[in-house]
Amino acid sequence: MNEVADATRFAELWSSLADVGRDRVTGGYRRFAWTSADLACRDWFASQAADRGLTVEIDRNGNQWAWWLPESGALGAAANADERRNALAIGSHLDSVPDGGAFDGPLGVISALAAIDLLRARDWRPQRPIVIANFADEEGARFGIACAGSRLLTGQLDAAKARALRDGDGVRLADAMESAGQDPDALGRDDEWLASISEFVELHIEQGRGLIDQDAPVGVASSIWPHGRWRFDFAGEANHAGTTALDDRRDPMLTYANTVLSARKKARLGGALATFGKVSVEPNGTNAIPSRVSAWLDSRAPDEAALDAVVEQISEAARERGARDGTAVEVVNESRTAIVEFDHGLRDKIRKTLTDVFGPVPQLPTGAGHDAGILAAELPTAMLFVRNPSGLSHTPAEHAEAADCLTGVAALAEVVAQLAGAQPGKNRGSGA
Ligand code: HGY
Ligand code: MN
Ligand code: MN
Repeated sequence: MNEVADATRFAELWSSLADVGRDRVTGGYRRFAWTSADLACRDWFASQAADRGLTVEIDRNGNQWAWWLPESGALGAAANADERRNALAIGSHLDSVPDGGAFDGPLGVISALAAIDLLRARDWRPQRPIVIANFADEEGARFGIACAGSRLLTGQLDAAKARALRDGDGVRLADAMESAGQDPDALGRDDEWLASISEFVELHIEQGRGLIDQDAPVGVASSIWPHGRWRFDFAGEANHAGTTALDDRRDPMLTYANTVLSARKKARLGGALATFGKVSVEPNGTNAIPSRVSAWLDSRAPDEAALDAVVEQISEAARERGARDGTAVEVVNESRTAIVEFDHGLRDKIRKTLTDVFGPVPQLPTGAGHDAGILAAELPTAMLFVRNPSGLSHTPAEHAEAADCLTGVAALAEVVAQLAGAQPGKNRGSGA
């Protein structure tokens, strides 16, 4: 892999982003959409793209795109009429969850830049446009809806609903975007932009142990589990912690706590996943029985029926407990993503390309949502996973070995050469 390391200066590229938005105490990242850390990431992306002579554009939904256009004439006269047609998109996202890891998102963007460096070092040139995406707000950490940039691009998130989303401080998405120089009134499905892209391949660190257990450095995604987010609002009666008898209480924290326990039990019985990872308490005082608790359920399952069933069972358990506690329970679905089966033709083409060069390439499902899953409703998409030795993700401990990252770059370069070269073998800059 020395050729890849030397041709891409991957370590240097990696470290140039490493300090942006990193918390000095935890080592985790806080790159929330449209905050200064996110804007610094976006500036970094634009600068790296400019250093490579790529044309950077921002679509109406704030997604960044860096174009590598074929040399003039390469597309032939007809295609030159619109040089951005039939583009192969690669890339991922740069925003993070609270205290996220360094690899979730950035590995895909950095590997895309490095793959272009590697192909250029091999004197390979594209026969169709290639574009690197940095999708806005993939994690939904600040405004609550994951893949907001790609959902807006495809019309899967209503623009007015998006503008009105508020963060924990009450700041509207519209205002946060406006402060960043984005016109919130322009948000919405972008047919013209979608028409310019005909395939999207997203490289991502695996968020699980599939590849380490199968002793493979890279893999190809088969599907994304259906998943969603539900807000549970528990309303009770505020009162004094020191003077209110237990039987006189209507304590929403009690209902919430029992709901968390029920969620684990229902998920286990239903072969699903259920997580309450975020909770807000009002008034949130040590000596005050809360008036209200809001908690967010993230649930995922191998199929739609299992997901619907487990969420309904958790909701029913919450309502039953609320009746006992004298609290009101309201469940609001904030986002839901149907199962994604990645395009079989693209998946198999990629898998064959990689198997020829790297040997057996596992195919594996994931429970993690991705922009490639959102775009799959519009065009053929695929995902390349890079081995994660611990499987840990959404934590500062998330890690991938340098050698595997370089293999990921080489694999992505192979895929790009295969998909964007004139003839297989004609422009093969491969041979990693
Ligand atoms: O939540 C997810 O699955 C992804 O990390 N946005
Ligand atoms: Mn993530
Ligand atoms: Mn991600």
